[in-house]
Formats: sequence, C-alpha cells, structure tokens
Amino acid sequence: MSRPLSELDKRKQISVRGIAQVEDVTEVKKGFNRHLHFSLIKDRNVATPRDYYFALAHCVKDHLVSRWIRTQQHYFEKDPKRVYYVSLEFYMGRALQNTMINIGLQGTVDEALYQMGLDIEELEDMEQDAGLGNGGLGRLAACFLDSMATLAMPAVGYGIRYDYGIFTQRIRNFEQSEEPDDWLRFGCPWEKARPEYMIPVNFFGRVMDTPDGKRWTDTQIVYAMPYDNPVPGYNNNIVNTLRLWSAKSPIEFNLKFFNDGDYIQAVLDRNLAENISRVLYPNDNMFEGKELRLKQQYFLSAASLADIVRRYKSSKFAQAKNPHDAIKCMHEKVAIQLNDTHPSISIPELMRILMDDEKLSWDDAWHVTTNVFAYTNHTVLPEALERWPTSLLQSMLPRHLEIIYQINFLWMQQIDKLYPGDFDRMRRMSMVEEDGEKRINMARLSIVGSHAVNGVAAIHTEILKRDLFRDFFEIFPNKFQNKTNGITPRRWLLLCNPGLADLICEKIGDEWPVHLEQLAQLKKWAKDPSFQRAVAKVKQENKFKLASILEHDYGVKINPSSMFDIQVKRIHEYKRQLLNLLYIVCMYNRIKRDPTANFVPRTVMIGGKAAPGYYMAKKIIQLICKVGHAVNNDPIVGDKLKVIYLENYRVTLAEKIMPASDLSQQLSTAGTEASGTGNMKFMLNGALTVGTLDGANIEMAEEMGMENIFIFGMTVEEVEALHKRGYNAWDYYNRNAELKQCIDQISGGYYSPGNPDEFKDVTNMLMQYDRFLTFADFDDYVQKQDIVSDTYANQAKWLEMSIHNIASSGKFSSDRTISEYAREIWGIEPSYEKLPNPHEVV
Ligand code: IMP
Ligand code: B1N
Repeated sequence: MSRPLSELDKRKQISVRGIAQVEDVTEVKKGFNRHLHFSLIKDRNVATPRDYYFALAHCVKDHLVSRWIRTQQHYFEKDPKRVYYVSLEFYMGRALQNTMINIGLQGTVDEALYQMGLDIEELEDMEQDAGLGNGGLGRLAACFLDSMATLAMPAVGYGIRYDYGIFTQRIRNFEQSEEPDDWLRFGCPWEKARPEYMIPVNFFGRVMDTPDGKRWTDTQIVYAMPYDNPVPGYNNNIVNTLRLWSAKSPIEFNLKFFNDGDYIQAVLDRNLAENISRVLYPNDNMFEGKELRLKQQYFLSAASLADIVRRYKSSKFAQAKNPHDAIKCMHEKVAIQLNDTHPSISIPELMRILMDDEKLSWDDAWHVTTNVFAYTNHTVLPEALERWPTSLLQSMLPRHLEIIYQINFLWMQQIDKLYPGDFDRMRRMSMVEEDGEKRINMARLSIVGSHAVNGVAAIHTEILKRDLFRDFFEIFPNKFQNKTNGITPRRWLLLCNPGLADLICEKIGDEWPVHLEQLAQLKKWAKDPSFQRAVAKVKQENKFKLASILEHDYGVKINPSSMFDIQVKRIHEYKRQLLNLLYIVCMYNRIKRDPTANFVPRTVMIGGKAAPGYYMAKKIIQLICKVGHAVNNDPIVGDKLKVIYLENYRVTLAEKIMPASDLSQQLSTAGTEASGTGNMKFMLNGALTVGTLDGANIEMAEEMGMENIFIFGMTVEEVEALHKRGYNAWDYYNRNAELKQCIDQISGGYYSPGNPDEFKDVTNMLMQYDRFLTFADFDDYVQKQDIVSDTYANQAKWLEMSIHNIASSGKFSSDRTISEYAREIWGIEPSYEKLPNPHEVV
C-alpha cells in the first residue's frame, strides 16, 4: 500500500504550479543559500524561520527582476495608453506564494525546500499581510492589479505606504481590542524605494494673482517617497508596479526653529510631516472628516499626478510634439480610475497642473481632465459619502477650492440653461452644499469631472441611476455604466484551494485560471457520484485543516463533520450579523426545548473587524461572543451547535476559510451592499449561499439558477415600500413567538449574567430605530435556514448544488471585470500576449 499523500506531495503534483526541473531546483537552492549568507548574514545553525522566509522571498524576488525591468522597457518602447488605478487602499495580503504561482516557480521551490528539510508552509506563515485596506474596496483594488497584469495591461497602481495597516483585532473578555499593525517592523522584502523619483507636495499657503496667472505660494512642503512593489501577471512574464508613497519631511523643515536656535526641536518636529502616511483610517463604509485624512487624500493625488504627468511628458508620443500640444492630448495616452471619491481631489489637482503649470486655458484643461478621469462609486450609504467642509479646504488647499468653485459655477450655469429657474434642482446638483456647515460634495464633483461613472453590481448601478444620482443620470445618461465586481481566481482558488484546483484540472485542463468561464464544463458532472465524492473529499480535508488551525491558534475544538456555516466581513449594522445571531439563538432554544429532536449539526463562525469608534458594531461582537459562550458550554447542546468568533479576520485568514466553508451568509438589507466580493469567493470554493437579493448575490443567483441558492427576504422594492409605509419592529416581535423569545432573552440579561443591561442598546436599536429592518426579514430567513439544514442532510443534493455553484462562478473572475473597464471606460484592449522568458534573448 502506498502512503497517503502529504500536503507537500499534493502541492508538488499540481502541474499548474510549475513542474520542478532538476536544474531549476539546484538554482533555487543556490539562490536561497546565497541570500541566507549574504543578505541575512546567517548560517543554518542560527537561522530562524523568519530568516528562512526572508532568504526565500529575496530568492523569489530575484526571479522577478528581469521580468519587471523588461516589462517596463516593453511599455516604454510600445508606448501604449496607460491605466492608473488610484486608491487610498490596496489590501494585498501576502505576496510570496502568489508570486511563486504567477511566475510558475511554486513546484520548483517546494521541491528545493523539501530537499533542504524546510517546511514551506511554516516559512510562508512568517510573512506579514500587507493590510493596507479595510475590506472589499481595498481587496478589489488588489484583485484588479492581479488581473491587469495577467491581461498584459500597462497599468500602475498608486496608493499610500501606511506604516500601520488595518489594526490587529484581539478578542479579550468577549470584546474587541485593537493593536497597531506594525507590518514593516522586520522590513518588506518585495519593495524597492525610489528616492530619485521623490516628489514635493504642497499644503496650506495662499493664492496669488500674477500677470502670468494664478500662483499658489507660501506653502508647506512634504516629500512623497515612492516605494515600488512588483505585481506579476499569471504565466505571462509581465510584472507591473504598485507604487506606494511614503511621507518624508524636507531637509529644511521648520526653518524658523533654526533661526530661534532650537535645532533639537526642529529635528524632532520632522516627524510631524511624516505622520501623513503613518496609519490607515480603519473605517469601512463611513466618512470621517478628519484633517489628516484629507491630507492623505491630497498627498496621494498630488504625488501620483506629478508622476503620471512626468511619465507622459517623457513618452515617445509626447516627445514627438511640442510641449504645449503634447499636454493637450494627454487623455489619449492616460486613463485614471478613481477608487471611490477618496482620491477625487485629483480632479482639481489636474486642473491646477494644466492651467497654472502648463498654461492651458480653462476649456483645454477641462477637456483633458474630464477625458482622463473615471469614477467608481462603491456605496450608497449616506454616512459614507464624502463631504469636506470648505473651511478645511480653504486653509489646506486654497487653490483647489477656488478651482472647485469655478467648476461648480460653470456647472450651475449649465443647469440653469437646461432647467431655467429650477432652483431646487440646482441645490440638489450643486457641489457646494449650504445647509449647515458649508461643504463640498465629492461625488458630485467626481461625476461632473469624469467621462464615466460606474457602480459595482447591476442592482447598485440601477440604484445610482434611479436614486442617488438621478438628476445627474438625467443629464448624462451615457456617463453611467455598470461594472460588476470580480475576484482573482489565482489567489481565490488556485492558491488557497490546491485540492479543488487539482480536481478541476483533471476534468477540464489547466486553462481555467485565465478563462474562468470554462468552469461551466463542470456542470455535466454535477450529479456524477464519483465526482461528487471527489469534491466532498477535498472539502472534508479542507475542513479538517481549518479545524486544526483553529485548535492550534485559538484553542477551540470543533466538530469537522458539522456544517461549517460562515459569515466573514466587516461588522456593520447594514450587513446584519444580528440576523445571523438571532437564528443562532433560535436554534439554541429549539435544542433546549427538545434535546432529542433531529438536528443537523452546525459550527457557526462569524468574523470581522469593527471600526474602533463604531459603538454598535463593537456591541454586536460582544453579543456574538457571549451567546457563543452560553451555547458552547451548555451540555445539552453537545456538539450539535458551536458558535466561534473568528478573531482578526484578514486576507490570510480568508484564504484558509473559503476552501473549508459549506454555507456562506450574505444577509445585507436589499439595496445596501453595493456588491460584496466575499460572496463570490465562497461560491468559487463550492459553498452554498443563504442570502438576500442584494448586490452581486442577484447576479450569482442568475448565473447558477434560483434552485442552487437559498434566497430570502425583501426585494429592494419591498424595502422601499416598507420604509414608506413605516416599519414597526413591534409588529414582527408580537407576531413571532421565537423572535420574541430571542429578544426577551437578550434584553433580559440571559447572555450577560451579572449585567442584565449589557445589551439593552442593541435590543433598543432593533426594536425602535433599526434602519436595516432586521425583523422584517426574520421569518423568511428562519424558513430558509431550516431548508438549508434539510438540504445538508441530503449530501448528494448538497454536492450537486455545490458543483453547480463552482461551475457557475466564471462571470465573477476579476479578469472579466477588468476587460470591461478596459474596453468600455479606458479605451484599451486586454491581451493574452506573453513576454519572452527571462533567459531568452530578444
Ligand atoms: P517610468 O515608467 O517612467 O517610471 O520608468 C519605468 C521604465 O520605463 C524605466 O525603468 C525604463 O525601463 C523605461 N524608460 C523610461 N524612460 C526611458 C527612456 O528614456 N528610454 C528608455 N527606457 C525608458
Ligand atoms: O466596496 C466593495 C463592495 O463589494 C462592497 O459592497 C462595498 O461595501 C465596499 C469608505 C468604503 N464601499 N465603500 C467602502 C471603504 C472605506 C471607506 O473609508 C467607504 N467600501 C465599500 C467593492 O466594490
């Protein structure tokens, strides 16, 4: 009998991860040892796992550099239109395994480390996540970079190199606490600082009228230091760049102290300017109008635009023209995508550059600007829409405020021509809001200043057109587009679920990582018992693995044959983790009422971070943990039901969770979740979804058919009608005995012995001012969840549905999304062209 395959053997078997050739293995071992010696300055007697990780990362990076240089050289020679993705967030996660997979080095490295007696997974676990994002919006930017490189697009991502990314979440005594994410403490082996491309960024000062036009003077300068990070495409030898800016104080910073003779104080104060790139704001779907955040937004915008204009001017296209003519056609060679309004101060910044520095007329500058920019909206929640006080802009960016006023003046003239005397419409459409503190509405500025505006799922785009941006849609019907979100199948299947990837390759070959629509071929085996068994086996192995990780990392023991029922996402009232919790309490009460009744065992896992200042979200975490404590320690429950809080949910943990999930919960009130992307990751890994008709759930249901998903709850239209009628939580509470029991327990202190009032704020919210109508969907949710359990009990049926989910997920590749952006917004073509291998001479 042959021994069972180890994890490593399995990894080595998969051909899509690159075949290990003897010479290549020898080469990798040499490179690794050379870096351990020369870069880490260690021998194997004293080297730590971290040293080994760094030696390996440097060795893998060596395999990137000639591809990286050649890609950039290739772009310069061909001089195509460039795409810039500008975002305050890039939630990249780890780079090592992704790099190895994309350049086809994984098989070789696995073999090399095996021969050296090192555990590759242990080394991979030493890498810190690059957590420069909050959730979906930041992770989307990361998936887009992967797809743009894979589709050979001349793209650059621009972001901020925060010293501290999204905080580390600790759960202590049932509550969230935050620890700073000092991810650069041991250095980042992937980045390359480029001090020679440092850019001065101006703040404050005043605007002067000169014979030569407007001049912004007496400013305070902060330097933006670029750090370049490689973005390898999949199997095409393309390596694009993610350029992250770090704030550097100028040498002569705070000169006045020198004159006062306080040299020490002047040196200490240099840190103040460098605070701009210190820390990521940890809010998701929430606008916090802080001065430092506005500084971050302008810092990113100004540095990136200066770099973009510099690159454009030195291109062959621009060099062939006289400078003034060249700058007038920049939009032919430059497309900039704004990831929400966060970098939208870029619009007046480009106007400023074109007029004040390049001396274009207003009309020429406006033509270039509107044709360069496109804006993606990611949310309709009013509390997330950015509205900067004019007082803040006036002092920090006086010239920009002046330009915004001028843009708005011309805009209001246009509205007045179209709708003479319609002052209410002018008020609704003005970028300047005058009710209460005077503010600039950045979404309105972005719509007017861009040639394309897009939502991120079909329903979301319809809501933008019908509702939030209705007046704007009336004037510019052709500006509005939909671009349904996607995820990269490289990280979210090939990398994180090797067992399933392997199985798919056996059936349909190895092209699916770049042609995900080919997964549809799997449909013909959905009922095939032997394929079902194989899919079930992979899922079970993944569940064992997750169970052992949870036991090792958190000391919790779970039943690996129970249904893994998972909700992982930021904690927010609109995402309705509370609906999930109410069903948990409901199941608990049912078990206690009749302990001998049939019950399909579940392990319910909930994970996600709460914004540190979001009181209700933190209360929700506390309540989940307390209910979990009661359920998990009740001997009557046994291992029928377990409730686990997944601490510190992040990209790396998602990679372990998705492959092991049976059920995905997507519970947002219809009309509130713009798209969601976690939903797609679950689907691709064969989990079934219980969810509302919201965001991309709707398109997922369309792709797989309503018979393969558990849809429940109100539609957007029904939500709107209920809001109109008036929602009264008491009606539902009085009519549903199970709901009443749950709420009475929570508000009566059943889950908070010793402090009966602990969750009063939560139940009061639910009963009196729940904007997200939780109770209105409770009945239907419970019914659907009961069907979920029945279906799970029928494994053949469940597996058939699971295979249909996997087979229907092709649409949700970010390659599809990016191809649509390319053709319909940026005016460039995606391509499967490959650059030559590094050792080939061209
Ligand atoms: P950047 O895109 O301007 O940041 O430059 C990136 C790369 O483009 C460089 O490393 C070169 O490979 C290429 N490049 C930029 N300028 C020139 C040039 O003047 N001649 C040849 N290659 C260039
Ligand atoms: O963007 C994702 C969508 O899939 C999600 O549905 C959506 O909620 C998310 C302010 C945001 N929208 N808005 C934000 C993040 C940080 C911040 O400071 C708003 N995040 C989303 C990708 O389209």
